[in-house]
Amino acid sequence: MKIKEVELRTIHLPLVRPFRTSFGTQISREVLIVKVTNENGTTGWAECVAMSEPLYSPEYVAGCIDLIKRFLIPALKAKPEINAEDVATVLKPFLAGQMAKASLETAILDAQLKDQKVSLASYLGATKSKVECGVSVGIANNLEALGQEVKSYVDAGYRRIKLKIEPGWDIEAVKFIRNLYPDVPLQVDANQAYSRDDGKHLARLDEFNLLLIEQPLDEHDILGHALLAKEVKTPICLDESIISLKSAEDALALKATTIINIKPGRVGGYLESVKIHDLCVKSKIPVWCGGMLETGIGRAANLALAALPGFTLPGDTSASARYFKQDITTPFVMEDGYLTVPNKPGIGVEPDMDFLESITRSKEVIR
Ligand code: OSB
Ligand code: MG
Repeated sequence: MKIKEVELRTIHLPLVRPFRTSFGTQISREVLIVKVTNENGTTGWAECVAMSEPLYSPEYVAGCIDLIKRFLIPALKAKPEINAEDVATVLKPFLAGQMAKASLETAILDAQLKDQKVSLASYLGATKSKVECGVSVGIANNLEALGQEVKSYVDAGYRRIKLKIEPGWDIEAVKFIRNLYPDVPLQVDANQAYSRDDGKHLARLDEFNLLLIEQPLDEHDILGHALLAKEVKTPICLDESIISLKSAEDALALKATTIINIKPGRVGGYLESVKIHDLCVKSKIPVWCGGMLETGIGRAANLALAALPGFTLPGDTSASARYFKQDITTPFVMEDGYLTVPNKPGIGVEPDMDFLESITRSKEVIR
């Protein structure tokens, strides 16, 4: 296809409750929404998962906008024709910026698939029409508040609970929830909050029958995770460290991880995500789809990916209501612990334009 124009829009959406992790507390989501229009007038939509500040990843919204405008769009527009399958190769000379690149690739892919009348799910190789939902629970003010929040999710039907942990909010919090729910599938996410010396401490989590410990150490510390994996029985699952197929291959070869959280934005897009999925299937490594507090635009595409056969663990693919009072698309509603995978062409959803305009903070069109 030919790119006619790209619209970059930032929106601001309050979260239904603060989301506290070891790297900070978020009370709202600033999201970069990308719209690509091609020569047929077909529009493709995507959301860039970068946050306002570079606390989870080195990328952040304003930096992504700059990268996209200054380098990525000019490189794509220099090609007379561009297909989604070529985007990663054309953008490869520009180092990093996976989230920014993923948003462009996805918007192009959405338009391309709409023209071909193919859903993203079937294009990626999905085999499921609905996916199991897990939910990520932030660090609470106290155990009672944590218990109430977890109860609301268990009652709503979530099939797996993930507790955010950090030093000082780990063993006791897990023990408290495990006592309340002896059988609920439970896992924890440290977002890099521990050090190599914490092996003995983290091994105290072993008695609680957790599915996994997500990203306990620094994202660059692959060897540290491999050493830690020998000290704790609970499986280690990398999130931040997995930024590409290559990094996944390395982490697996070094036995730093035995489960992988795939976040399309973090690895540069849905096409790279499928490659990591395929590697993991081949290596008998379970994968699950992570989340970045996405709006319906990003959630739709994540569900398509999570419907691939290797996604055998419930992901952070929660219902719209877990995050927002009002979503920018028709809300994703959980039924019996599942979300339905969109099956219309492309990502399968469109934003509610009136609502989108009402929460828009900035908008520019690049022709
Ligand atoms: O580490 O998985 C993470 C949200 C923002 C940034 C990083 C993470 C998360 C979550 C929430 O855990 C996942 C979600 O519900 O979208
Ligand atoms: Mg994580």
